[in-house]
Amino acid sequence: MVGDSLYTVEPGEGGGWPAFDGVVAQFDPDEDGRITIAHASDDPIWARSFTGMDRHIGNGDGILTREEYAIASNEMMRGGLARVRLGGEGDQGSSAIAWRHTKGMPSLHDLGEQIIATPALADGRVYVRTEATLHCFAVDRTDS
Ligand SMILES: [Ca+2]
Repeated sequence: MVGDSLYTVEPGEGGGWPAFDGVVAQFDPDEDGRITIAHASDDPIWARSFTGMDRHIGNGDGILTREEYAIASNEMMRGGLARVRLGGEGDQGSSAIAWRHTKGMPSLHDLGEQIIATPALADGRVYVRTEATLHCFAVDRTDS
């Protein structure tokens, strides 16, 4: 978080979100055909993803419907580094995304591991956390 914005990295095309039917089968013990986010509490990565989908794309009721998941996963499939404006009232939808940079970000294949945390920005560097490594990216300024 910097100032009035949250910076987040999302998997792009090829990283992919699994189909709703497979996900709902994993997190729907009451078999109502929806993901009750509380049912994912034992899986913090999924719980965080579902919570973000429900808050930013859905209606924030703690339940992820097939329609919310479809819109959110489609939006997230665009991937890249995004600046999301904080604040506002009600459902901001994708209008809260100030910009998205989809070129030149490392992908799962580039890093060899899944990215598991939002990157951190500090002193002109981007830090990206994967399963076993913390990567640091910066512009080489040795010639300037
Ligand atoms: Ca919802």
